[in-house]
Amino acid sequence: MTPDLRQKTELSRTACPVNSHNEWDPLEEVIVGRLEGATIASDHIAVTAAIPGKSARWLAKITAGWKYPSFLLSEALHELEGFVELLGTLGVTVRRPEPADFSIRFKTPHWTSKGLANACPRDSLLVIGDEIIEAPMAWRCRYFETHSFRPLLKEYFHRGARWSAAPKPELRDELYDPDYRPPADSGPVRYVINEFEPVFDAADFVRCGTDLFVTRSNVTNRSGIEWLRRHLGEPYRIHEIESLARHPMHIDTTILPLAPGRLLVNPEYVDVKRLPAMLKSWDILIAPEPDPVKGNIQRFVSMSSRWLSVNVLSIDQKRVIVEKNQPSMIRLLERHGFEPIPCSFASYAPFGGSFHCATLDIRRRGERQCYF
Ligand code: DAV
Repeated sequence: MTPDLRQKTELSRTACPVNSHNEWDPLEEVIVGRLEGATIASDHIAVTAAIPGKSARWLAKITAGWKYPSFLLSEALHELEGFVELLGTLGVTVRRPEPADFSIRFKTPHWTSKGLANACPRDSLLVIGDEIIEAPMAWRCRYFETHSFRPLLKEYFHRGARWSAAPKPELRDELYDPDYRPPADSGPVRYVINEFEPVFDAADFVRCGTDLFVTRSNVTNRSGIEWLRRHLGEPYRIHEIESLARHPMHIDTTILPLAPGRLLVNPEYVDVKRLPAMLKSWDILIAPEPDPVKGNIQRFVSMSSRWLSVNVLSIDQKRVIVEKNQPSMIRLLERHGFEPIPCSFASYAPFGGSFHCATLDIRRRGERQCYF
């Protein structure tokens, strides 16, 4: 054994640096995304299908593949710095991916694309206990997104974490419905992807110990969910939550578990009466109408819906980081005995999300438990 490998093996005998079983145990270490090098998403049908606003969809077609303009970037960078600083003052270790240039065009045997960003680590990486799983993402522009996280992934691996990747999808034209049109305001949801091969984004799952919840979406199909079910095996169980979102993508503006027995729910995306029976005994916190962010140009170019108000990050079972411009959400949390910590972050919306999206919990202090 080389001295280098011996040292790495020694390291793996100490406690595993990756350990996160749910969304609420005390947060010790987190990866926070980056904005440098971010490139506006491609105009591929799978991308435009997932963007909620008409104006944003229209804009995406024109500006696809451009670098973000500096007025959007500088405000978001400023808020991101504030968020990172806040996590530090709360005693959370913050790790960052490498900066990367996502405007570089790459190709596979079947297609070419530019990249997107590493602003939202929650989307591409799933942490279940001591394992980090690279997600088989459905957007072509995200094909190599985990690479800027590889220095961290290798470090965690050498220190004892398990590291795996779902089968790399081909993302050929056959996966996408060329006739996809955004669905009407009511009636059944249509998905832009079919079951050609397993795909999922990590952010379509939330974790409650041995039980995971998932939404099928424009980036997560049934085969993707089934792949993860078989990969995790016993004692894990994966439960589907039916999303009423017109452009479903990612569960973390739909439901978010805040503590054992306490679930934050977006009433526009979820019919509370149709939640899985196992949640009947849980305290359901109905998210209030999102407060409009005054003078916030970012909402016109947001990659996400106004329900980013739900996209909070729990520091522990009481303290929750919440967007400063969402007083109704702050009051709801206070009324239920939480300690909301307001932080400005509305400018992150054009880059794909809010606090939950922009982070990936690596370590929360606690063991795996069954809550149901
Ligand atoms: O409600 O538009 C956005 C989730 C971003 N990770 C929404 C989902």
